[in-house]
Amino acid sequence: MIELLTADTPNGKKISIMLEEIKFEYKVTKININKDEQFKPEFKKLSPFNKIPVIIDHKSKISLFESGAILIYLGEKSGKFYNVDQRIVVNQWLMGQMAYVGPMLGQHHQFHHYNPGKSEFGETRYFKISTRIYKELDERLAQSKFLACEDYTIADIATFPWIARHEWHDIGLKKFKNLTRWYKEISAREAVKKGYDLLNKGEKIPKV
Ligand SMILES: N[C@@H](CCC(=O)N[C@@H](CS)C(=O)NCC(=O)O)C(=O)O
Repeated sequence: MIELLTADTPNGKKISIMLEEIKFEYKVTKININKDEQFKPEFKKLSPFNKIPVIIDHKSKISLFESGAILIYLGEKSGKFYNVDQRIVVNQWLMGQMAYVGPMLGQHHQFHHYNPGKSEFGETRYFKISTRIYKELDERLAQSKFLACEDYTIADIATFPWIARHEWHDIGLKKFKNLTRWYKEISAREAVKKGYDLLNKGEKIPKV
C-alpha cells in the first residue's frame, strides 16, 4: 500500500496519474497547503522543503519527497514507463520538466492567473517563457511521438498535468499542433482521467 500525501496541484496529479497507470493500491492523505499543513513538524520530517507530494511505501518502509524522484521510484518498482534501455533519455526530459517546465509555468500561474495586475514585469516575463516552452515542447513532439522517445514514459506523466492548466496560460494550446496531438492522446487514457481527478470530485481534464 502506497500512501500519497498531497494537495490537488499539477505536482500532486503527476503521482496519482502514475499510481493509476501502474495499478498500485494507494490512498490519498490530503495536505491543505492553503492552511499551511505542509509546515507541520510531522510533515516536515518527510519533506524537508515542506512541499507536496510525498509518498510512503508502507511495505518497504520508504518515504520519498520530490515528484521526479517519486516517479523514478515507482517506475523502477513497477517496471513500467521507465524502461532500463530508455532511462538516459527519459531522465533528460524528466529533469527538464522538474527544473524548467514546472517552475516556469508555476511562476506564470502566480503572475498571470492568481495575481494579475500586480507586476507587469512578472506577467510579461513568464508569459514569454511559457510561450517559449509550448514552442519547444511542440518542436520536440514534431520529431518524437512522446517527449523522451516513441513510448509513453514518466517524462510525459510529469509534464502532462502542467499543460493541462492550458486555460490558465492563455497561450492557445490549439496553435501548437504536435503538443495538442500529444495532449489529446494522453488525456484519453483511462488511468490519466482517474489520476487527474485526484480527490474524486469528478474533475475532468480540460479539453483543447
Ligand atoms: N520540485 C517539487 C515541487 C513541489 C511543489 O512545488 N509543491 C507545492 C505545491 S505544487 C507545495 O507544496 N507548495 C507549498 C509550499 O511551498 O509551501 C516537486 O516536484 O515535488
